[in-house]
Order: sequence, then structure tokens, then C-alpha cells
Amino acid sequence: MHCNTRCPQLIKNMALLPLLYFPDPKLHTVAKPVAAVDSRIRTLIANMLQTMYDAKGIGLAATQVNVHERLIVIDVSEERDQPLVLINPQTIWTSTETHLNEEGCLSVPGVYDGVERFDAVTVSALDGDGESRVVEAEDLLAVCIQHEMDHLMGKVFVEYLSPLKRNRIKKKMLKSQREEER
Ligand code: K1U
Ligand code: ZN
Repeated sequence: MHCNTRCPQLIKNMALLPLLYFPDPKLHTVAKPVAAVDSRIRTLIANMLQTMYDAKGIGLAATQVNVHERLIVIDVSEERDQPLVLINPQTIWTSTETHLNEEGCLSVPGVYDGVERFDAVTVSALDGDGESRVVEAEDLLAVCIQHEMDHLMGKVFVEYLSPLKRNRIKKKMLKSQREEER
């Protein structure tokens, strides 16, 4: 798999990208397919990986950095050294079994709650080199892929929660955003 994070010449050019925070309406934009895996996309991948690692996240969708193209980066490894890049991902299989999993989101900091997800999924996608691949995922990787693919469809995990919880989270987020502006 292509990994720009291992290339010293590229590390110095990598940048942290600003995140969108709930309830920013831009988080509800439906992403368009990536037309070509070119140098612009490779730079975006490197910057998204750096942003995800810096924020201690296990995944990041391009939507969250205000780029509305179908691109996801993930790393669920303990050592944080196994980046997975999914471009134009499509779900080709889901398990019948589902489970409630505790989720968080870099766009909704400090909020964790349970979301029902398929136990296992298979997705087809392009990797960072533009090569087709099929990923069979279970456990945390399956949960993370479903969470990130939701972002590409403009869906934030709090939308699975009750309207009461979602409104409380919205008020809390707006309050902390106002306080940060001061
Ligand atoms: O998309 C994101 O906002 C990243 C998000 C991914 C995610 C975490 C947990 C379940 C599903 C998807 C995060 O990385 S949140 C922060 C985090 O590292 C984390 C939170 C809960 C469990 C495991 C990791
Ligand atoms: Zn998220």
C-alpha cells in the first residue's frame, strides 16, 4: 500500500488540515467520486493522515476537512503504522448480525455514544496508488469504515441518537464554539 508518511521528503511538506465541527452544515454535504488519483489527491491523503494521527483519531473522511470527495483514511493498529486509504469506497457485502458499538467523532469532540453497526463489511475501493482492492473488515475496522462512509454521505453519528440527545449535543457544541471564539 502507498504510504507517504514513510517518505522523509514528503513529511516536511505535510500539513495539519482544519476540521469541521458539528453542527456545521457543510458536514451534511454528499461527497462526489474522486475523478483521478493524482498528485492533488496524494497530497490530500498525506495531509489527512497527518491530521488523523495528530488528533489521535482512528479514521478521517475528506468531508471532515471540507473536501467533498469520496476519500477516507483509517488506522486502527495499536502501533499506528498501518494506514488504510479508501478512495471511492463501495459496500459490496454486509453481515446480517449487528451490534451496538461505542463511537466517537473528531468533528464532535468529547461525545461518545452507542451506534448499531454491521459486525462485518466488505468494501471495494481504490488505494492511494489508484489500484483496485477489496477490504474484508470486522470488529473496530468494520465500525470505523461504516462511520467514515457515513461522513461521505453527509451523515454524522449523532444523527443515530434520539432528537433529545442530539439537541443537547448541538447546544453543548455551539456553546463551546462560542467560548472558543471569545
Ligand atoms: O471520523 C472520525 O471522526 C474519527 C473517529 C472514528 C471512529 C471512532 C470510533 C468508532 C467509530 C469511528 C475517531 O477516531 S474518534 C476518536 C477515537 O480515536 C476513538 C473513539 C472511540 C473508540 C475508538 C477510538
Ligand atoms: Zn466522525
